[in-house]
Amino acid sequence: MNDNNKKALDLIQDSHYILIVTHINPDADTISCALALSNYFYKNKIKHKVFNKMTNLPRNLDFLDKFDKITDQIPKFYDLVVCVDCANLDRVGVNFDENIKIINIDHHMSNNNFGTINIIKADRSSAAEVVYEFFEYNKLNISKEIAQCLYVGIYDDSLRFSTPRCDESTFDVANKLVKLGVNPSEIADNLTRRDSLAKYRLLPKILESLELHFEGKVATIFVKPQWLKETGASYLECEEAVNMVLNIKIVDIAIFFRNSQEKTRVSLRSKNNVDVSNIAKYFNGGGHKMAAGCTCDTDDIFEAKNMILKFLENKIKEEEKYEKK
Ligand SMILES: [Mn+2]
Repeated sequence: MNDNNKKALDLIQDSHYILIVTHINPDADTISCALALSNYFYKNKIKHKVFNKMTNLPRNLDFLDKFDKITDQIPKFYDLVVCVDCANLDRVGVNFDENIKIINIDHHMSNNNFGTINIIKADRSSAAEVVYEFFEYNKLNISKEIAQCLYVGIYDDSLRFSTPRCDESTFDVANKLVKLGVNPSEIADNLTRRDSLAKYRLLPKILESLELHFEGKVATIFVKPQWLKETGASYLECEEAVNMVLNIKIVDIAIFFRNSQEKTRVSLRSKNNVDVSNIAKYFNGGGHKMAAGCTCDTDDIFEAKNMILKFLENKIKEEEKYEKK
């Protein structure tokens, strides 16, 4: 596996123009991995672009160096693609020439090894941790700016160092990044303490939609497009609501519904070791055991909610049958 780190670097050095690709509905992990590589490429005069299909980038990442250089335009020529934090090519949202070489760096269990070179480590807290290991293995210089990017990816994807995959080695990497100049409190201020007022006008509406199901084990919430309009908040600012309701003691699964391009996007979060990736998978989605997502083929949020709840009901019935046997 580590050999792939070397092979990836060889491929980077042999190419003329690199397209770094982040996933659709970008999060801090995918953006910070891309910007860590981008900062290294700039320093070393390696021609490249960081691409994201949409322009709705998480604005709270704007303090990361080279954030403003991310583009939604595909360059005319590139001879290497580096995908970061993308479990499959659907997450990229672009069709590449079939002969193009791809380096695939990720930490999703469900990653289908679509790359020419695959660096997939499913037990890592974040793709940023995997990118850190790429730098370390190849003894590449990690500037303060690169360290900041990698720390942000780890911090955010580990839900501020609180997920089960956040372990000794995660803290080991975080420690090294702090030694390289990262200021954890400054990062926390930049990342989590620059909320808009709109968000706090929106959150009560979302929380008002809270319903509990299956003796309180499952919590559902949703956002209506109209609420976003009324408050001026973006759907990215809803994210916290799902974590908030998951924090209710009796809740094991929190589910968030929102409209997206005439369909309903479903975000699933869990705790107490409950697996939600199987729910996502059933609806052709993906993700991790405790954070996953899928799309329901209806623009009616209530219909989507019924689809998911029906699936859960059947699953629970099956489990009960199994227990009785
Ligand atoms: Mn990730």
